[in-house]
Amino acid sequence: MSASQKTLVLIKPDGVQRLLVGRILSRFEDRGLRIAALKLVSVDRALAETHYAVHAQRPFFAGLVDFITSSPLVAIVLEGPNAIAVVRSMVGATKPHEAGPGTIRGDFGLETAKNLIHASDGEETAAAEIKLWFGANGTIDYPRATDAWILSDEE
Ligand code: 3AN
Repeated sequence: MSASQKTLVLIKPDGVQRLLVGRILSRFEDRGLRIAALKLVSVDRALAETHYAVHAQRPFFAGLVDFITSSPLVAIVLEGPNAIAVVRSMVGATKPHEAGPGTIRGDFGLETAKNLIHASDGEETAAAEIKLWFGANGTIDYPRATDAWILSDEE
């Protein structure tokens, strides 16, 4: 199997309110990614501001924090070979009007401020975000009956 990675996904309040959690999660399960952690979270401002700290100076920051704290979201850790890049490609471009058809944002979104989903953009951010949302030991490793039909021993 090529390098297994873990990545953080947030199905944001718009995805929860629009009843898209199951459909979005299904796409990742269908792809073969393993759920390593999952929870519904009512996000407080401190957590939102920490998660989006890199955007603190951007004009949309206050609105982003308001949005992400406005209603519960679903936080998920997905694991699999090249999971970070695989998930980012399935999520699509930040601006939904630039996201290709077949991507989550391209199929379900129209506005950048309501683009449904967050996914870690690199190994360092993935590790930091998983720790932020689930703590140091918040993920679960377990074999799936399907693994032998999804994963390979060699690249
Ligand atoms: P991505 O989520 O695709 O990695 P980032 O990290 O550039 O995109 O932006 C983080 C989040 O900030 C986006 N998912 C979106 O919710 C919000 N955002 C980014 N750019 C804008 C913008 N121009 N207007 C409003 N919200 C934005």
